[in-house]
This record gives sequence, structure tokens and C-alpha cells, in this order.
Amino acid sequence: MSFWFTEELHPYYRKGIRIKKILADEQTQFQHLQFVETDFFGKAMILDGIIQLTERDNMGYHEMIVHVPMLAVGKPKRVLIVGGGDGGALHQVLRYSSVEEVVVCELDQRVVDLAREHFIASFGDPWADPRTKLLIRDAFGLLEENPGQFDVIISDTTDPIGMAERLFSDEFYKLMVRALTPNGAASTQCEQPFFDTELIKQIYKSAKALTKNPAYYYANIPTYPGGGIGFMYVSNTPWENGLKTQFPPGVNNYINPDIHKAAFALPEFFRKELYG
Ligand code: SPD
Repeated sequence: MSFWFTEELHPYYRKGIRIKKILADEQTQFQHLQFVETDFFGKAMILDGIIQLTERDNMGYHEMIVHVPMLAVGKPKRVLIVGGGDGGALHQVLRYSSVEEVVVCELDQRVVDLAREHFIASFGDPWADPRTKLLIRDAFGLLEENPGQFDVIISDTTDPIGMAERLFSDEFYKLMVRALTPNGAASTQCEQPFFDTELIKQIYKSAKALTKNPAYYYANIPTYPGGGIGFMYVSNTPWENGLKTQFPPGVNNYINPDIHKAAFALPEFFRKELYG
């Protein structure tokens, strides 16, 4: 027995996946959290009715949000993940032997608890790595308290709705850049060129005022609206530096040197909007 789950992030667009079984369904202190077994995409995590990741296509998201800034920096030692309670980004960050500490700043302990149980086949148990430090708290305070502390910051968030809206603000970008080391790099979940053009332009403007070499890049993820999602690279270090760096040990399922480079090529309508 299976049924259709329909996601409506935008009032003018819907997408659906077939679900075989609901594995967990609870209202946490912060959100409606569900883990489901899908027909095609393996297990999926859904927050407030929006698909966050599936086992089958999360690699496009996690490999791109993590490796682009990590490779650009070269040998990052201290990394901060804002959000990321599902462990997917953490799993990728821990592939780097240069990493001494990864701080994961997640608001909802239940996301970590249930993801740890349900995504063990995909991510192992990155929470057990001695380099991992989980902080259950709001990211703004942590960023404020840690100027110049992180070589890489990864903002692995939900969409800009409700409590997550602040994570897409100029204020957040200012604090994030302030928390980076001078040549450090950040990457942020930065939505969809067709649906979120104005938001992305606004974020690029903030990033451009704060750093020398921001750039937008994109990955294909079939279970996200429009079939993909973009990221803002925010740094004084050009992203192209990463093209000269070797991938860390372990298996890539999405990124390779061609994809790394091509991800920064933008469709003409959007390139004009963003870069003029
Ligand atoms: N519209 C869905 C955007 C989801 C972004 N968050 C993904 C979290 C994966 N770690």
C-alpha cells in the first residue's frame, strides 16, 4: 500500500512523491518532523511538510554545499555547520583529515536523534566522531561569540519560512562573515533561481558588500522544487582555488571536477539578473 505525498512550498507549484510507509511522525518543540520510506527515493526527512532530504538524491546537495568551500580553503581545520541536524553535511565534512573540529549548531535535538536512527545506512554515525561537537542552540548567538574562528561555515538550513527566515537576512550574513577566518569560505542554502530570484539577488548583494569573491552555484536534486537548489559561496578566496585541490578520501556520488566548475555556470536570464 503506498500513497502520494504532495509538497506545496509555493502557492503556484506542487510536486509529489510516492510514500510506502511513515516511519516517524512527531510535533517537536519547533516543527512537524516526519521520516518516511518512499517508493523510489529511499528514506526521506520532511519538516513542516517540506522535503529536506532523501537517501537517493541528497548527495547533490550535501557534496556541493560542503566540498565547494572546503576545497577552496584547502586544509580547513575548524568548521561550523548551521542547522544540518540530519548529519548529511557533517558526514561529508568529516572526510577531511585536516578537520580538527566540526561544530554543528542545530536548534532541534529531535532532528538529530531521529536522523541518527534513520540515516545510519547513508551517513554512518558522524555524531560519534570525536571531532564532532553538537550544540543545540540558536546560531546567531554562537556567531556573535566567535569572530574569526571558523575556516569554513556551512549554512545548511530549511527554507526562509518562520524561524528560519532570519538565516537569509543581511544580519546573518554579516555575522557569518565576521565568524570566518580572513581567507575562510562559507556556503549557504540559497534557493531556486526561478522561484526565488529576488531573495537570491538580495543575498548576493549582502555577500558582495562583505567579501571579494561571492558566487552562486547550483545542483540538481529531483525532490526539491524545480528539480534543484542553489548555494551562495561567500569568501575573499575565489571558489576556483578549489579546482586545484584534491577531493578528500571517500566516495563522491555527485561532484567531480567538471560538475564543480559547471555548477557556477548560470542560465542567461538568471546570470543577467544576478551579475548584470
Ligand atoms: N526546499 C527544500 C530545501 C531544503 C534545504 N535543506 C536541506 C537540508 C539537508 N541537510
